[in-house]
Amino acid sequence: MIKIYHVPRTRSIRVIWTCEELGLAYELIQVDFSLEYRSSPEWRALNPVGKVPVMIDDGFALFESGAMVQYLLDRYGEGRLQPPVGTPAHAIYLQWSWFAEATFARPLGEIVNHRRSLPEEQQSAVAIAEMQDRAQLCVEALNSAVAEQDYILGSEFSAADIMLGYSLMLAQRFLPEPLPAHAAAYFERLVVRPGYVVATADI
Ligand SMILES: N[C@@H](CCC(=O)N[C@@H](CS)C(=O)NCC(=O)O)C(=O)O
Repeated sequence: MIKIYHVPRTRSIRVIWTCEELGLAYELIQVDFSLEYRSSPEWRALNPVGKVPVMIDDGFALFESGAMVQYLLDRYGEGRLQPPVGTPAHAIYLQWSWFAEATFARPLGEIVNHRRSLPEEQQSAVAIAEMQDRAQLCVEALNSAVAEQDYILGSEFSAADIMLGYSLMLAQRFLPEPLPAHAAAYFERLVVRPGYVVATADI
């Protein structure tokens, strides 16, 4: 049984959502998100940098959400939720999946970390504004990309939409501006999917 180590509002949402879309059985293990627990040898043995999520399947552990999503597709997806490997469409799928985490979620995650790690008087409004600007550029890129299509690859939902959906969730929470029209409509299409509803039921 796939084990997902989960904290509400975190990137474990992507993994649960993927399992739901694929109809895979999984066990949820709630993780204590305190810094103390995430710094413990027990948790560091599963995630060496003390972050969430972790997934265990078939006796081995993964600690990057995008790798978990891709593994689930490749092992259990039977071709679903991604274009055939080696095609231009797959390259575009990979591009947006990586963009979702490495470029888009990165500044948003750093805003969260900055606010969580520092007392209010030590927080830097300049640094936060700079990270918001970086994330806003990503929102605008995404807004243009979905201006004339339902999903990031076109008319078909894929796991790249799962990766981006979580990043948009962060953008909605941590950017001062509301999402622009096309990105907002895209996000609305994502949040009504039953898999998203299950993955976010506890937030
Ligand atoms: N690239 C990693 C990022 C993991 C990550 O930043 N997780 C957040 C929760 S969504 C976390 O554990 N933050 C605590 C921290 O960075 O100290 C992934 O996609 O799994």
